[in-house]
Amino acid sequence: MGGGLYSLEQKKFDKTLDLKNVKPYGDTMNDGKVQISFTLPLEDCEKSTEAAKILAQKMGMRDIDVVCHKKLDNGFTFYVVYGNTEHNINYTEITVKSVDIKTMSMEEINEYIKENIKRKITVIGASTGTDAHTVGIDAIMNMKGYAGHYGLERYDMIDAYNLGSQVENEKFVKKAIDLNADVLLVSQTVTQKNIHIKNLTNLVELLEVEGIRDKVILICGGTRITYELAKELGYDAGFGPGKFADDVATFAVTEMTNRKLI
Ligand code: B12
Repeated sequence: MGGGLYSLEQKKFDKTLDLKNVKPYGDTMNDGKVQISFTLPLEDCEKSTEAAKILAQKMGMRDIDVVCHKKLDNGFTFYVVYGNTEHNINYTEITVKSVDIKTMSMEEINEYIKENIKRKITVIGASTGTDAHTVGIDAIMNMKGYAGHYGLERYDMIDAYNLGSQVENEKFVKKAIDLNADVLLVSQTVTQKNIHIKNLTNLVELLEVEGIRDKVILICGGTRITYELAKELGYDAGFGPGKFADDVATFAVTEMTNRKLI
């Protein structure tokens, strides 16, 4: 009778991964468990908890538990809702555009620059426009780096200038010209009302007016920046969460060589 109840229970679990019908994973394959959070402009009470549940139902969730409801302020309540989604995705149909280069290490990038570009390169970076978020651009540029990846200031073959946050596009472009920068890094974290689109587009226009757009590698990044969006807006690449200085530097130096900007 080896295995007994445990092995019987095990057999009941669905273990099929069907890439045409992928569902979220909670405890077992295809259980469809998801957790979402949102705020309603309602007082925290039983009626508004029910409202949160109904909203989750309308979003395609079933077997719903409102696992957290907390007053944020008068008339505002924050909810965390757990349940099963009835939706699935066909993973085989999805195509995305992304940077398709094997990321080099810091040492390899320094060597690559020495061999292929034969001089130090200049990189400037900033959070531009009204954006005050500095952590993203610091993650890419700071000497100390982020999540175990040293920032560009640490690279021997890179002169890195982090201009900080809320840098006007005009000042950014002027600095690029003054320093004869090879690579421009722009961080945009706030995307409310599409402010990032307007600001990123305006920067491209200013660079074109100054006649330097084609002479630099222009890269943007931020929580909601994708490679595809960056390309649409006239950038050479875009990097979001999970990307680090080595990914960005690998792309920049390879692109400089490919475009003979050396
Ligand atoms: C810290 C923080 C702040 C701090 C910023 C302090 C500072 N010195 O940076 C303060 C309190 C000032 C702040 C203010 C605001 N914030 Co804020 N903030 C955050 C928070 C909690 C963390 C952001 C962060 O540091 N992430 C960590 C970094 C490492 O991640 P990252 O930026 O994504 O960076 C990575 C990649 O994206 C990429 N990357 C980033 N930049 C670049 C650039 C390049 C060139 C490259 C290649 C890659 C790259 O590399 C990084 C490493 O992988 C987020 C919520 C969250 N949890 O994300 C909200 C958040 C970003 N803030 C938000 C908002 C709305 C605001 C305010 C408008 C709030 C208000 N009403 O006042 C203000 C805006 C101020 C302004 N003028 O910009 C929203 C943005 C929503 C949106 N879609 O626009 C968020 C998402 C919170 C939310 N859920 O609502 N914020």
